Amino acid sequence: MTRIVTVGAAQLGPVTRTETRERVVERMLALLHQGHEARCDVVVFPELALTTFFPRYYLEDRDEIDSWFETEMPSPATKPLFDEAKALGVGFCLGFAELTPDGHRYNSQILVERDGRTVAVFRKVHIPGHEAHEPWRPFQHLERYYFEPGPDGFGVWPAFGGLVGMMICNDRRWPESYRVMGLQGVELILCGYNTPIHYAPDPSQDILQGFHNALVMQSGAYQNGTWVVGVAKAGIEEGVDALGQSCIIAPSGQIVAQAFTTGDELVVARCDLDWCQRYQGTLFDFDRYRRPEVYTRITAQRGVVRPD
Ligand code: CDT
Repeated sequence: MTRIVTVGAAQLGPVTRTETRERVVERMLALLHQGHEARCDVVVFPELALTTFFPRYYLEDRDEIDSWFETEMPSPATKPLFDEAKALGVGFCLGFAELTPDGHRYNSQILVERDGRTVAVFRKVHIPGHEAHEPWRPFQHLERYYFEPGPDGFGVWPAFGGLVGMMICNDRRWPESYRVMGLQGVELILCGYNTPIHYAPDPSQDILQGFHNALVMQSGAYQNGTWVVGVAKAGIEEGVDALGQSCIIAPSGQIVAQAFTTGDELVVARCDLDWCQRYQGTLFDFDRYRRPEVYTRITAQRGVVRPD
């Protein structure tokens, strides 16, 4: 059998600090139209796609902070994207900063079906970076100042004829993210990211950003027999160089499509969800081979506990 979902990874190039959401949505609409021409079922945009990656700035003014967040989705600026996607019959996934009516702030990603129905809103689980201003850094990574960790963990939803999960950027570096979705039978994981090349706490990792990006997503795909789609906001944004290399990875762990620019670029792959069973039903038949009784440490403790 084949269950083909045609996926477009809609990488965005840099978004300047002054660029309006309306202008970014115009760029997204261009990618959406390319996706429609390529017969995409779903087009995936990056993390915090509507604005520059504002956690690089330390801001204290509450109104200024609020200006980076969306209080509703669709918002007035994103409504043209929702409307056009529905008219074209193309689904999409979009990362945005969410301010809830009761005042919670999340780094979120919405999944919308081809008929315009919202499937789910996922809130980033692993929040990287630091909580307080660290002036020694060439730029900040203040996600832990701006966002709470998503309280709901990793879900999987029926969509696009399969089982679809979501994660956001740093979530992709943690094997637990994939496994929690794998245990729900996930077949397609959608992940937006903003990954600065320079990692201030250990610059020796800078040159490895592309390697680590592929390493974690290819491993997660293979070890859970699922498709994984990683989509960057890439290029030099307000002086900070960010990784591109958006890619679509098969359940075999192979990259089947990859961006070659650091600008706005759509990469497309026909993803056969039935290919997941080749892995989920054999080598990674969880029900047959997993040993949860010896993995209890994974949920019982957070940090390392060394033997005496
Ligand atoms: N956006 C995001 O999560 N970026 C992190 C950067 C490294 S932590 C400062 C990432 O994991 O790619």
